Amino acid sequence: MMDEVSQKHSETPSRCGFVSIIGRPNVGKSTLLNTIIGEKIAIVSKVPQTTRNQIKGIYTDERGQIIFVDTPGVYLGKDKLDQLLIKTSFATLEDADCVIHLVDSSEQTGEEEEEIVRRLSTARVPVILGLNKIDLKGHFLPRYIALWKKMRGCPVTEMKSFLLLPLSGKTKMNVDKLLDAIFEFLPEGPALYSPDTVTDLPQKIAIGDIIREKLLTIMRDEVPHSIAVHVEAIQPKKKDVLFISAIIFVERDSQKEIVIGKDGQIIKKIGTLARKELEPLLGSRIFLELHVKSQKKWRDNLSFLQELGYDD
Ligand SMILES: Nc1nc2c(ncn2[C@@H]2O[C@H](COP(=O)(O)OP(=O)(O)OP(=O)(O)O)[C@@H](O)[C@H]2O)c(=O)[nH]1
Ligand SMILES: [Mg+2]
Repeated sequence: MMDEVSQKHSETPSRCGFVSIIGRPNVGKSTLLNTIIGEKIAIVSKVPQTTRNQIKGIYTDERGQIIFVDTPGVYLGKDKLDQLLIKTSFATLEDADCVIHLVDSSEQTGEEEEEIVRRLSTARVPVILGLNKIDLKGHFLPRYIALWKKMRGCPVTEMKSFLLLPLSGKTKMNVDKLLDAIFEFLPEGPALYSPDTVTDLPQKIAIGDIIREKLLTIMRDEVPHSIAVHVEAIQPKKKDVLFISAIIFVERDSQKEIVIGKDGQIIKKIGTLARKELEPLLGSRIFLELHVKSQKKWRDNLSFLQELGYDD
């Protein structure tokens, strides 16, 4: 029996391809990616626009390799950062062999949703409509199905290269079914990454994101929206100690005071939380130096955004 099984696998050609995860902010794209990969690849928070880069998460098993691309949440905002993020998200469609349109089935549809469905409808790429957060009862699930029906002009059951799947990235519900469905859609081909590679995010961005995640969990109101983190240096210092210095940018002096906190208490807390996560990840003790700077209206300053690594 065992032999039969392994023979079957060796006869099945390996598949490989790119899968973009696209959706509104906060629907759970990064959580789903982390669940599938089994490691924290992308940071997660309750704050919209947590993800600001394309983040690859590479899943490999005996069937082949899926290169997931997590994307910034689609938000139709007006400033330059909003526009760069939206471009970043839809640019992934060009290379995608399959797209997961992820929605929060516990929340209403919105204008962003219409834009996403419109773009995906014309992209001629297989789509999996992931009705996420189904653990929260999914009251608005029919609205998302109706939106797709309206855009394509036929019932979802008649749509070609389309699959509808209730999901929960948090409780892992139907995540196995999702992987089965993706492999069906992917072309045959050899793996592009070695099986032990799980991401290709540059280290400076990964470290900056972890620091930003700690800020997002503590800051309130509009402050998270105004935060950017730029890692300036990562240098081995004395034996076993890595020196990391980063600048936390905010938009106003009043926000700078909030991030620093009374007697530096908040920034110290951020440093401690980030260090705790970074040390096991980087396998070293860390000396983390954080500076806070105010950079007026940076979200709308293209050259500054490029310095931060948000590419046009
Ligand atoms: N109940 C429930 N909550 C979830 C699920 N998936 C994600 N969340 C929560 O939803 C929030 C947003 O999750 P993220 O994974 O950061 O969402 P995102 O789509 O990547 O957000 P952006 O990067 O801002 O676009 C977090 O508080 C998660 O814990 C789920 O399946 N069920
Ligand atoms: Mg995200």
